Amino acid sequence: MNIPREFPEDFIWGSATASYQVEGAPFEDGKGASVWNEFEKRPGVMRDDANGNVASDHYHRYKEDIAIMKDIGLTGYRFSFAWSRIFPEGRGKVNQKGVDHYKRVCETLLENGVEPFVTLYHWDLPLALQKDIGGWESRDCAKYFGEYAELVGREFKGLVRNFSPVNEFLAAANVAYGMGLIAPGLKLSTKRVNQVRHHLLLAHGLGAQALKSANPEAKVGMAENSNFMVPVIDTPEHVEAAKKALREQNAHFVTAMLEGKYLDCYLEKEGENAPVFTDEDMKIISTPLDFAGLNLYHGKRVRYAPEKECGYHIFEENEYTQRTGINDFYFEPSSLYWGTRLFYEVWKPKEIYITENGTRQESDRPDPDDGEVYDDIRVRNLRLNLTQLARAVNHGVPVKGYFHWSFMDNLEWHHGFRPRFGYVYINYTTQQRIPKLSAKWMKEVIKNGRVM
Ligand code: GCO
Repeated sequence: MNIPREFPEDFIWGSATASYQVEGAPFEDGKGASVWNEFEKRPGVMRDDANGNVASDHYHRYKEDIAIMKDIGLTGYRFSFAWSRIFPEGRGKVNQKGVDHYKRVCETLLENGVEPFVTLYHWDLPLALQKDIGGWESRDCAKYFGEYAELVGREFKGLVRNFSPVNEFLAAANVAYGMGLIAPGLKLSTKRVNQVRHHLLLAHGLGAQALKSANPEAKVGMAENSNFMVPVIDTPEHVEAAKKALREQNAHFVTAMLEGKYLDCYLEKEGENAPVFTDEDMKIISTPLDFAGLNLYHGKRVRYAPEKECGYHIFEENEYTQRTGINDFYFEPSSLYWGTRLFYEVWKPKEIYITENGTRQESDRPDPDDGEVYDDIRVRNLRLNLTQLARAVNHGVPVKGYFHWSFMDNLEWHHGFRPRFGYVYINYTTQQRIPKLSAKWMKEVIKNGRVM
């Protein structure tokens, strides 16, 4: 049978990681401490007392890892720079060894036909900034982030074109400063957390401006796990209701970035806890972006609800819905279709990338008979998800690439090493890498340009 392609030739097939989760080498070559190096010492906060001292040893083994990417046929790699490798204190003196390390990584990627997509902040704040100025509670933190972005834009000209300043605002603010589950592990009041959120948005905007002025060729987009909506059935009233829900349920981050304002419904809901901001802040926050990066793990089913003031109703999930992802996200393959399509219809981004999507499987392990890792559930989930993504591409939604979370198994934050998300299995005793069944499946998808 002659089966046609579903994804264009230039579609970027990538995978993603984050510095603290994979690198190890927390104090090597002049790196400063991050908030994680302090947080992980607190008794009981990390499952199994895990820490990032070695993780997937990517700092030392990036060449081997990039060779595996090439073998799979991956053409993109989304990863993050550890701010404290570049500015050990978060500001001031630059650590040239850190800059040089990431230059070597980028050069190796390019030599192997893999396009780097760099995140500047994936939750590993330089510890000095937390200690000296209170981290993201301080507006100055956004200013220092802008300086870091400027340096990266300048130094990586010709090596990196695509950047995401901040990965996932909700975790960086609420989970880190409100729930205290990730570093720095604080439990601040709602009002203070909302101000942290605003400062992170400001950092995003200042970072976008700095990257673009340092390198006019830079393309900047967010990497955001928005609240994605799936109309319960495909009829105009439900689709419109889902779009309204999309704007309003993302008023705290995405809508602010893409529309340059906090919607009244958000400010009213927060009341006296609403963030303090200026018109000038909102201009910075809404610096035009080149792409929308969506960390898309799930979608909420929505129906038109004329009986409600907001006009929509979001269905509760229940015990029959399969869970995936670390936070028990509900598995909803059609969110790859509706998530991208509605995002495009509401905000018209020039390009969309799935900057994350993946499946946790604690049971991944080498088969005792042949040593292969048969992650069949991941393959199944990928097949269902990519079928829906292909629909979006073929309906004209400008989805330009898909970055799987993750390239390899890694340190799943406070959940430790047991949750495994990678295409590549890591033996944490020997650091042996074993591409899983999903990597083999992906190789076929990339070769044939269609869901296999
Ligand atoms: C995320 C995180 C990743 C997680 C992944 C799996 O951006 O949520 O960026 O670091 O590891 O989502 O839970």
